[in-house]
Amino acid sequence: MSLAAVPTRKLTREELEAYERDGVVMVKGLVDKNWLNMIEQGVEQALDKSSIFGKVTSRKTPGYNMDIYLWKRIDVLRDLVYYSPFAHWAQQLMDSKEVRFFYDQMFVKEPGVDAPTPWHQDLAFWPMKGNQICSFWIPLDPVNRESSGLQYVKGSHKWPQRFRPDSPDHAAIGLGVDAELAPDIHSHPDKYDVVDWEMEPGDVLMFHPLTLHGSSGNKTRKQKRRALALRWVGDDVTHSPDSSPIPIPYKYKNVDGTQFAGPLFPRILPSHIESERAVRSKGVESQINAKFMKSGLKNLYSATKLKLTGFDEKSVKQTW
Ligand SMILES: O=C(O)CCC(=O)C(=O)O
Repeated sequence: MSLAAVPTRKLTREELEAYERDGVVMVKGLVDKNWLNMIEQGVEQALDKSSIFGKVTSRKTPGYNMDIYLWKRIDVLRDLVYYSPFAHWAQQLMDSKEVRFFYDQMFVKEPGVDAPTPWHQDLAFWPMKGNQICSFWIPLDPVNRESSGLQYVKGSHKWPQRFRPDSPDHAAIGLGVDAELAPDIHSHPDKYDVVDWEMEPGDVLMFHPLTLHGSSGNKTRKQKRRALALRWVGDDVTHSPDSSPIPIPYKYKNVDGTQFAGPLFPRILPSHIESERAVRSKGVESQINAKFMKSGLKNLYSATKLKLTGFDEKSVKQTW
């Protein structure tokens, strides 16, 4: 029996078709207040006490806060992962029998913080292959283009190109240098079909990991912009470390070419696996800082190597 709460409503055929066609769909008023309250509590706790990873990735711009694997140390988010209805929506979107949780990621931009999220495809950051992968982006504050709402290039999940990973701190820009840089989307309004939405807490963005997306800095004077992303994987996803700039600062035993498994990527549907759940139920899991440092050094090494070839990260022109 599934322990993930049954959703108050399923995604409609139109919503599923929009996801398939555009690589992104915004679903209005989907998340009940009690789940939103849990997300808010979790994000506030993460802001009060960030991990080493969060501190390092957010260091360049005060007022920009990013952090990952919150659910490993914040109980209310662990419970959200295991018992909320999100896995059911992921199951529908991915059309997958199994749903495993990949990881959670917080993005907070205080008013006036100039930290655009460069155009990118998420899959460039992740050590996996497959199509049954999706992310939910859940805002805790009203968002619009001005306050750094996410923007997407419609249909880009079907493009053949794979772009070089980039993030607000540009830490990963030296990796995947064989891939092209993402185009400067806004300087070609006739060429790219950009879509974005005004959102309220309770609304959710659901998107494919190859859909090109990004956001401006928070240009408002008063509106903070807090959001949590939840990422899911399904049946056809296998481990492949070719490109993995994100550090995975926990132990896991995945073997290349096999499905994700184990307590770091717990199965939520069709049912929990007791031995996986027990690991996190015992208590908070600390990050393995050595793993994080190793991946940070790899990023630094490739960024330095790239600079020695005369590359300047400021030359990555993106208009926001
Ligand atoms: O919140 C943002 O600005 C970035 C979010 C994002 O890129 C993602 O969730 O994949």
